[in-house]
Amino acid sequence: MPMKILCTALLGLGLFASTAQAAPEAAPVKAGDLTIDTPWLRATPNGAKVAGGYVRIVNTGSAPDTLTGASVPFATSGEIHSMSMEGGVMKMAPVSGGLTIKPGETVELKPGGYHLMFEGLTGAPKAGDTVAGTLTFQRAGTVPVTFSVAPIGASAPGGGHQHHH
Ligand SMILES: [Cu+2]
Repeated sequence: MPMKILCTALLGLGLFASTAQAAPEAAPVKAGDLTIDTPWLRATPNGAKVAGGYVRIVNTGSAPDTLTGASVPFATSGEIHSMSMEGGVMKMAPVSGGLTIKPGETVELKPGGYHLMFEGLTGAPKAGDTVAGTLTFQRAGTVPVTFSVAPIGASAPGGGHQHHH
């Protein structure tokens, strides 16, 4: 189960706090009835095989939409993963069929929960970079987004500070 091992290795990095500077955050993107807010990635160490991505999606329409995938130039695939605690161990698994955002609902992909899992990395995003990528939805289609890159192990796009005023 190489995926499980890689994911576990990635999670382990969350133990190390970083004080590197925060990446700039892009303005929310509108795609049909969806608002896509604060797409961000975690920087990865050289040689990493997977990278985690996060974003907040609001559905202001009257029909559900489903996030089915994501892409960035330095990864060969991007899928949606869930994360859960099982017997004190964090486990992640692909979300089959994608992640549905119901009308009026906000879905937040964040560390410790749903996330984008980019695999087959051919490069390493660095904290402070911005990365042009896409999110793919069943209804809204493929939407260009700009991911900001937070430091390795960051728990929030600003580099780990979870309090916003
Ligand atoms: Cu994952």
